Amino acid sequence: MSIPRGKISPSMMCAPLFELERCTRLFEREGIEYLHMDVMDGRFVPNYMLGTDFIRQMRKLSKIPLDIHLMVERPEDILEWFDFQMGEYVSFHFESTVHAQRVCAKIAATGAKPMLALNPATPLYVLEDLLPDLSAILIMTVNPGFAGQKLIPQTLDKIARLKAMLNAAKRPDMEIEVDGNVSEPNAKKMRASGADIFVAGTSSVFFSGRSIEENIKIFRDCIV
Ligand code: S6P
Ligand code: MG
Repeated sequence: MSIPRGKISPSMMCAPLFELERCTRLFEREGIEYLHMDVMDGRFVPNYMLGTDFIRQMRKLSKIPLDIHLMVERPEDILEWFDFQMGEYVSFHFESTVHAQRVCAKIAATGAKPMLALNPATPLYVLEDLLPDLSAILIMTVNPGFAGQKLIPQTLDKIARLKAMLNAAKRPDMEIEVDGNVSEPNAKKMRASGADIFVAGTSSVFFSGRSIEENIKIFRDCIV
């Protein structure tokens, strides 16, 4: 069985705002798999980012499925605001709710795919009783809140340990997403550790100094 190629999910909060349409068309031509939409509430993380209307506009602009990353406290209170669509990934943080299974069920009821995000300091064992409720897992490789941060090195081994855990749980096809300083050298190591979906921000696709086209070509080669 051949391993599917790594998937790219550009972090749209890093996209130049006045070139959003040009970037999106380019992503369509390049076969970009997802668009990563960071939602921040100023409480779970010390920053505000992309809101409900922006997300609705992105769905009108492109058919590329969204990969919505909720960095909000009590996600169960705000899920209805987003009109999640069939085929979209919706991630929420283990650290943000005491009702993780309830949040998964609400997301799945919309036709979207629930993904659980873990902060760098959160151990993998919290997943044990949640795997049946999940479609994918997001390993944060920086502390969430900002673009342009440095990788927390121990998260590389965490990806490998998660891959082994999924194989042992007979869920080898469950996708692992990585987010935070996914630079070309880091992405190679993450791919070798078992990552499938790569959130591409200022460290790769939106790296300044080269065109986005060039950045995508170089990045693709790192995650084959
Ligand atoms: C922030 C957010 C991320 C960033 C992305 C930026 O925590 O969840 O998705 O937008 O990590 O990428 P980079 O390459 O600047 O770290
Ligand atoms: Mg994110």
